[in-house]
Amino acid sequence: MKKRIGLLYGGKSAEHEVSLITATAVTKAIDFDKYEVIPIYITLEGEWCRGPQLTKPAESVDELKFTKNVSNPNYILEFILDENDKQAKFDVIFPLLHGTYGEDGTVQGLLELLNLPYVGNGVLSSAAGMDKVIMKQLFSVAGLNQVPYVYFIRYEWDHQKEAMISKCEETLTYPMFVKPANLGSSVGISKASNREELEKAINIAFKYDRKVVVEQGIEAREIEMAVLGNNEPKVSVAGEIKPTTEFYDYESKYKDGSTKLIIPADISPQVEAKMKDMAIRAFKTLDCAGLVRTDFFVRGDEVFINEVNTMPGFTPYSMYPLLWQKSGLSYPELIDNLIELAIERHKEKQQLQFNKE
Ligand code: G1L
Repeated sequence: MKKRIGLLYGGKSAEHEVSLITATAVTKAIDFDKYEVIPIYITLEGEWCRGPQLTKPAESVDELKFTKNVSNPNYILEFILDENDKQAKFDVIFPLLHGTYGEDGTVQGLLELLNLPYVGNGVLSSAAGMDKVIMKQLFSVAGLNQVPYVYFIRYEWDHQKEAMISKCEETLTYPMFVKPANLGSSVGISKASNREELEKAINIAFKYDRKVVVEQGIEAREIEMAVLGNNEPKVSVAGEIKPTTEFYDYESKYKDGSTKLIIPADISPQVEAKMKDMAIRAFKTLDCAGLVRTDFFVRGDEVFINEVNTMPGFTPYSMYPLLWQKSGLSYPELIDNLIELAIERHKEKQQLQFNKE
C-alpha cells in the first residue's frame, strides 16, 4: 500500500515563494512508486486549497498554485477529518511552511489535534526555535557556549531608553548585532558599531517584533551542521558559509547569493567533535524531532552555538540537504528518512497513556 503524503506549502508569509520552490523540489525527488502525493496549498491570503493527487513531479511552481476550491474556508479541516471520505486519509503531512503560522508551532499544533503524523519538529521545539531569546536561555541552562547578549521588550525601550543602552554597553562591546527575537521574520537585522547606530538598529528591529535581542559581534567563521533523527539523532559533516564580498550583511548573505558553501568545512577533528556534541545537546535540549540545522560561530578552537533552525532551507541546493549529501544521504533518501521518522514518532506517541490506570 502506498503511503498518502499531504504536501503542505505556501502560507500567509514572506517565505511564500520559497515554500513553493521547496515544494516543487520535493515533488521532483519524492518516490511516486512509494508515495501518493496530495498537494495542499495555503494562499498568501491564508486560504487552504487542496489540489489533485500528483502522479509526477511538478515542472514549475505554477503547477502547485491552486485557487480556493470551495466556499468554506474550513474545508480543509473537514476534508482531513472526514472519516467516510477515503480521500481524506493522510498517512503523513509534510509541512513546508515558514514564519508565523508555519514555523512557530501553530501548524504543528493543528496537526497534533488532528492526530496526524507530520514531518519535522513538534509544537515545543518549533515554538522555542522561533524565539531567539527563549532558545538562548535554554542553551544556557544546557551549558552550551554562546556569545553574550542582552534583550528587552518594546515597552522597556519606550520607557527606559537610556537604561537599555547602558545595559547593552555594560554587557557588550561594539560591534553588536541587533535582531528581532522572532526568527520567523528574516528582516530587521543590523550591525551597530557605535551608540548612534545601536539606537537606530534597535528602532529598526522593533518594527518587526516586540522583543529585541542584541548580540556580541565577534570575528568568527560561520559553520553549520545538520541533525537528523528522533531518539538517536545523527549529525552530518560540517559546512562553512563564506562571504565572497567584502561587504557582508544580511542581504548579501541570503538574497543575492554572494556566499559560498564549503562542504565539508576545513576544521580540526577537535572542533568537529565539539560541534557534534553541541549539536546533539541542542537538539535534545529543545526536544527536537526529525531534523534541525545547527549554526555555530567558530573562532580558533572556540565554538559558540548561534542558533538552531527547525525548518532549514530545504531545496537540493540548500545547506541542510547538501550537508547530508556529502555525508552519503541523497535528497530523495533524506525525504524518505524524514517521512519514516514522522511515522515512528507518531507511533511512539500513540502508545502513551492519557488517563489514569
Ligand atoms: F518537514 C521538514 F522536513 F521538517 C521541513 C519543513 C520545512 C524541512 C524544511 C522546511 N523548510 C521550509 O519550509 C522552508 C525553510 C523552505 C520555508 Cl518554506
